[in-house]
Amino acid sequence: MLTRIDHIGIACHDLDRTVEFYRATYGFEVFHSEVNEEQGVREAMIRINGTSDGGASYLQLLEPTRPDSAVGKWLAKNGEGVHHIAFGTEDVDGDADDIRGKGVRVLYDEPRTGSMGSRITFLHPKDCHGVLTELVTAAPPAPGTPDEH
Ligand code: V0V
Ligand code: CO
Repeated sequence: MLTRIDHIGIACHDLDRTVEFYRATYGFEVFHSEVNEEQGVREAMIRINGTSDGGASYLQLLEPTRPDSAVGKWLAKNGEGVHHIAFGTEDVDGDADDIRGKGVRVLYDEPRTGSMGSRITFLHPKDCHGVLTELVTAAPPAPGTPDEH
């Protein structure tokens, strides 16, 4: 079951400058940043709020690490802006299977690694009224660490 907006993915040319915009304009600080070579992105997660399912909602600022990546290609065509939305679920495998069964193209056979150790998959934007849609199951908290949410 999809229980929250996990994040909104925003494509940008310069991650540091975009992070600074969100800090200076809204007072948002970066919660986590990483490079995901498989996806070809350098990203910063800005945590907006916790959610009633124990998760959280973020903005995901994305700079391409190479021009032929998904975000690189999209930026060259469209310029900066909202690239995808991501719904959070406890069960990305099960929800992806359900949605595939409804005739929507799920881009990966098995979920791949996303931000902060999450497991992610994507639905084709052409099957979702023009919206690239991601499904995310957050990584469980590491044993012995206090719950961040
Ligand atoms: C492409 N299209 C989009 C789109 N990207 N429409 C809406 N939103 C987008 N973001 C449209 C595009 O305008 C074309 O429509 C059509 O889809 C085919 O696009 P293309 O430019 O030829 O590109 P493709 O087909 O090579 O790739 C499109 C897909 C690709 C969606 C298959 O971007 C992909 O695999 N995305 C999933 C992975 C991803 O986005 N990773 C980056 C985020 P017309 O012009 O033909 O009408 S990584 C992330 O979110 C992480 C790590 C995380 O959350 O943890
Ligand atoms: Co994402």
